[in-house]
Amino acid sequence: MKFQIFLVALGLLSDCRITSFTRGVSIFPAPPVPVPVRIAPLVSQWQSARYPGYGSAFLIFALATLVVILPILHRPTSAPGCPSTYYLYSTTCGRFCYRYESSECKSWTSARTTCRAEGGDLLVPSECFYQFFKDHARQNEGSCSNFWIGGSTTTPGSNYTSVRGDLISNSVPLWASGQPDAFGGTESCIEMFSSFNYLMNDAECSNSKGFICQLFV
Ligand SMILES: [Ca+2]
Repeated sequence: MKFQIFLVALGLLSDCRITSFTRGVSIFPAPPVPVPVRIAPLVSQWQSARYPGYGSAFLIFALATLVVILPILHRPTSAPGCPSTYYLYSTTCGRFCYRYESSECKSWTSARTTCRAEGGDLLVPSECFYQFFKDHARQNEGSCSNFWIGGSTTTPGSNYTSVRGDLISNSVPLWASGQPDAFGGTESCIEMFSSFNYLMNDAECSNSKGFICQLFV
């Protein structure tokens, strides 16, 4: 009898556990089956709801943005054979890489150090290609004014030499009218001076200016 009572009790307990388990499932129902969501219609509905009539304008704006941005992303940032940020100059006057620096203003010596650290030097003034750099100087202006180039002297007013050691005569036509004038007795580095239409001017070497680097490859 006791054994039968035990079996009945065990049966009831099992039933309770199953019931509890079943209820547990009902309390925490299975997650709903995902329904495929089509994004485009939702976006369209969202736009229509909030900006009725602007759907076409939004689409045109998005396409126009792509038309403007994509060419910028694909625009080459350097010339073949030149490091990034450098451009290639290649004519009968010579072939080398160059870059205008107009956002980091530096003294002549510091500018030269920068160019040399990149494997080049300050641009050597040459009658053959000076016109090219003169013509493109203004459009390369940034926060710095004017551009240091590779010429200096230890005797202000005369004996200017390029960073290669070549003499730069005072009579070379690259000088602006009346230059070099060794103004104040301390001007001993050569710049392309905007006020002189980017012709050469001797200036105080410690002044902070933009500069042009030249790199032979
Ligand atoms: Ca001067």
